[in-house]
Amino acid sequence: MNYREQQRAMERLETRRRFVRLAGIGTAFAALGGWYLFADDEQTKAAKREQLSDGRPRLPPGQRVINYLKPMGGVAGNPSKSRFRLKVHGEVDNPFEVDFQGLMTMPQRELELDVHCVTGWSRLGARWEGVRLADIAAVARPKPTARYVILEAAHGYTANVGIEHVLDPKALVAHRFEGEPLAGRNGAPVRAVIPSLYFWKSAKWLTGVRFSDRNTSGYWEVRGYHDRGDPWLEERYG
Ligand SMILES: Nc1nc2c(c(=O)[nH]1)N[C@H]1C(S)=C(S)[C@@H](COP(=O)(O)O)O[C@H]1N2
Ligand SMILES: [Mo]
Repeated sequence: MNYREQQRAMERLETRRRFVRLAGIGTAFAALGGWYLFADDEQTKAAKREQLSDGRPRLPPGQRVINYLKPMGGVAGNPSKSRFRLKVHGEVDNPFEVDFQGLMTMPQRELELDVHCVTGWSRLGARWEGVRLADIAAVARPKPTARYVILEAAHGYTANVGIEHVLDPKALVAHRFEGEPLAGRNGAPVRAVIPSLYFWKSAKWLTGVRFSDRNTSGYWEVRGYHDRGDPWLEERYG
């Protein structure tokens, strides 16, 4: 199975699980189940009516709102804060490494961010806390030739993004989600959150931020995902 087939199989399994759950609860609660589905729909509709400051709809096309981060897997890295190191390197004047404590001494931001998974779910307005990638870039001082950033994660996962997505004041290196330390499955101790692109660009178990003068496709990009991944342009598959 390729990744797309895997994702479809996962979605089918999730739908079936929901159905089985509903059937198990019985008819008395079928209405309640219906209400949940309806509630999802209402949220999706409401989000579609909302606009971003630049006039784009808040919800990108083909997305549906859910109230959690659907577990999407990936080969987990070490969640230990004491072992954590972030390497900021490549096409910069001041390459540096920072540990978890060091990261905590940098300016901390708390942002409500929307994330959009390429498989069709969006989690809107969750509270993410961490350090702006722009602030990390300001310390590293990218050379004028740096136009791309490769986000590096445990076990060789990478995601390539244009530097403008890293300089976006909403892009974070996040260590907390909804008031709690990041859960292991969500990338503990630290992950990237790049709200301007599909969520696969938001590398979990982040280990490095490499600036580059060249674009090098990452893990999913070489496996059929779009090289840029703009959700509003539905850049899902390459
Ligand atoms: N290191 C790493 N980061 C990753 C992935 C991965 O497999 N490995 N999957 C990506 C994908 S496809 C998505 S949708 C999000 C899912 O994040 P979540 O599991 O916290 O919902 O993480 C992204 N970051
Ligand atoms: Mo994803």
